[in-house]
Amino acid sequence: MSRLVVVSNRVAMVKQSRPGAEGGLAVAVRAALRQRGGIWFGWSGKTLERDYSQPSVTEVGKITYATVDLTQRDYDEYYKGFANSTLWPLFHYRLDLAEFTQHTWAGYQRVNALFAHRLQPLLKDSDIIWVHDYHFMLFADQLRNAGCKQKIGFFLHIPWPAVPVFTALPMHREIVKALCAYDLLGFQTDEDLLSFQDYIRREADGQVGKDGVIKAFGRTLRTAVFPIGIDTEVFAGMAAESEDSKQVIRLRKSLLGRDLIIGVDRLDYSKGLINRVEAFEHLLTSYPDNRGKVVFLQINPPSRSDVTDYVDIRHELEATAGRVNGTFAEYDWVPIRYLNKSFSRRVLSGFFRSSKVGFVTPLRDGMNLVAKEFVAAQSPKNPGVLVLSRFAGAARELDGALTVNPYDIEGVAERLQEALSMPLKARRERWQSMYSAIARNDVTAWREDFLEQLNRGIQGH
Ligand code: GDG
Repeated sequence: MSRLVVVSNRVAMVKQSRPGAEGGLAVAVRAALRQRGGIWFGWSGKTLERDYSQPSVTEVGKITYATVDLTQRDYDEYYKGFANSTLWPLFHYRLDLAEFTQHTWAGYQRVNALFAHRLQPLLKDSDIIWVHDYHFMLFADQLRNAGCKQKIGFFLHIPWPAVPVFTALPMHREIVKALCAYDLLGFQTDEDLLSFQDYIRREADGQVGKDGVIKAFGRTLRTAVFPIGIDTEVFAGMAAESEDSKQVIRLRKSLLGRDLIIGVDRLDYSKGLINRVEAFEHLLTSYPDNRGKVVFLQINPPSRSDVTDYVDIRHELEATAGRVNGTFAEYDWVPIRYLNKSFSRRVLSGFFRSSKVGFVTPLRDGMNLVAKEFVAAQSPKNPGVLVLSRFAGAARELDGALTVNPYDIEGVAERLQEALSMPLKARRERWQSMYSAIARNDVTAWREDFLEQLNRGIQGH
């Protein structure tokens, strides 16, 4: 079996000791690396004043962790700039927030090239290489320029936008041309795949075969859908155990028998947080019986807090949640508990299990793992209900969720009311169908499928 080389912006270096302590992706990548032996390569998370260092290399068993530092300028242009102020907003349909500047684009190209050149001396001819996400779309092209012939696959964790949105990016053609240097391009949903293939046909004058094989820019490669999963069984087990933990018992006691609605998201404008709070406000206005009887717990670990739009969303959210609490709170009940901090996965899983409703309303989301984690965490005897945005990739698999359009505030409030009053039998049926889906397509199945297709290559073309 060939050695595996994984490239991602951040590298999860140290294995936490308790199962479930780290996210599914890190677990899946590490399991694959441990099985085949290999390298996990990416940014160290450190910025330096001056030039690049050589990769810092740590070996743990069959896995080599190799990380590179960024200069402050590269961090500003590549990470904060092009990746998170151009690609992230644009790929989430926020053209109004996307910035287009030549110097951040130059920084993105430079870092992709430098990282590829740092990795190349560590590679063997028989390796297979799996690159993750929007930070590294130019990576394979850079490796090919340096003479690399290995199989290289790419998985995009975020949505691929429709042609009229994507083509607003001045350098759209260069990006897709560079993506065609990969051998396999993986997307979260059919919709993402179709948008990409649409670009190939309409803008790149390429061909798209029925089997997802495309021919464009002088290359032949495969495109396919791989909806990412979670470590379902581990998460479910952890939630059942965590039910009796100190924090989870304290949370339940603090509710005094009230129903809990829970939201957990990085503090990001793509997650639909303002709409969510407004929908909850609408619930209290149109269904006043809920006043004093439900609590909405919204957990938002801070994210990318040096990007201005993230500072703005935090202020707006605090103002909106404050207004709702100011309007409805009583001396013995506060409707929204808004927490700008993170919790361990163990505690989160217990919080999910203690909730009547999982409230997941992104305006755009590649997949949304929180939706799947909420389902995994439920007690089969008395499961909660998932209220899920149609714009999350997860909505395509989780057919037992109450699907909502997050822009329709009144519609979301109605679905919340339906979730809060849903009889046990209906909750069980909905939950059972969702749990089967996430148990079948868990994160192990996801990575095996991707690596198997990358390994297989494009037969007959
Ligand atoms: C990108 C795509 C795609 C959250 N708060 C805490 C915490 N979390 C964990 C969640 C979940 C993960 O972070 C977030 O994953 P999501 O999928 O919900 O969203 P993104 O971060 O935007 O991820 C997304 C994903 O990549 C994978 O392909 O699904 O569409 O945008 O696991 O539980 N974890 C801990 N404490 C917290 O407070 N420990």
